[in-house]
Amino acid sequence: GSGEGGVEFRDVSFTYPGAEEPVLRNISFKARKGETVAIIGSTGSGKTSVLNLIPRFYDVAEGEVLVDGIDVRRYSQHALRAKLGYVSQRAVLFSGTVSGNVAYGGSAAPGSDAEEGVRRAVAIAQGTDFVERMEGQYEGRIAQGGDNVSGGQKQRLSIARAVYRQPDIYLFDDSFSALDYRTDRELRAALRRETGGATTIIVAQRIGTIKDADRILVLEDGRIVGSGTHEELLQDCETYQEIALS
Ligand code: TTP
Ligand code: MG
Repeated sequence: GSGEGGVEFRDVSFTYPGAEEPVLRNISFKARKGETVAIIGSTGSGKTSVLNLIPRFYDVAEGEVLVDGIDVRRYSQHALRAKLGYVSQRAVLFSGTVSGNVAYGGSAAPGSDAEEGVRRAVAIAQGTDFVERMEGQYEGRIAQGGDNVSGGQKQRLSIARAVYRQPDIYLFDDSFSALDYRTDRELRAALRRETGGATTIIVAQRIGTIKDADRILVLEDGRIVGSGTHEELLQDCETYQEIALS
C-alpha cells in the first residue's frame, strides 16, 4: 500500500482555479516506500502540476492524493511539508551564505551539528568540489537569486537543501536538467545510497535520468498514456518511444 513513506494518486483530476479545462485527468499511481517513480512527458503535459498537488500547493476537487496512506488534506501544512523534500523546477537561492541557503535560513554555524549536516547534504548533491573552491567555502556568499553560481551549481544547492531536511519523500521537478550526465548519475546514486529508503518522484525530460526508475509514468495532455519500466515502455508506449528516440 501507500503506508509510511508512500505517495498515491487515486483517480485525480485537477483544474487550476479560473481555468476551463482540467490540466490533469484520472491520474492514478503509487510510489511505495523506497521506490523511485519517474514522470516524463512533453512540455505542458502536466508534470509540475502532478508534483504541486503533493505539498498541497493546490487541492484536488476530484480524487485523492495520499501520503503515507493518508489524504493530504488531513495533514497540517507543517506536518505534510516536513515529510517532503520538494525541489522546484527553478532553483531558488537567496542572498546569504552557502550554509544558510542549504539549511534554509536556519543557522549552521561553523563547527555545529547543523554545519555537519550542510556538508553531508552538499556532498550527496555533488557540490563539495565547487563549494570548497569558493571563497569562504560554506560561509561563502551567494548573491541575490544565486547570480554568482552556475545553473548546475544552483540546482545542486537546491537539491542539498532538500537532502539537509532528511525527508521521507523527495519530489524532484526537473532538478537534474542542468547537470552533465556523469554528475546526474553520481548524484542519484549518492541519494540512493545515503538516504536509505526515501521514496523519490523524479520529473525529467531526458531518458538517462529516469531509465533506472522502478516505474515511469508517461504523461500526455494531463493523462497517463504509459506506465512501466524503461524496457516495457520501449516495447509498448509510442509516446515513450518518441521521447527515447528524439
Ligand atoms: P505544467 O504542469 O507546468 O507542465 P509540465 O511541467 O509538464 O511542463 P514543463 O516540461 O514545461 O515544465 O503545465 C501544464 C498546464 O498547466 C499548462 O497549460 C500550464 C498550466 N499551469 C497553470 O495554469 N498554472 C500553474 O501553476 C502550472 C504549474 C501550470
Ligand atoms: Mg514543469
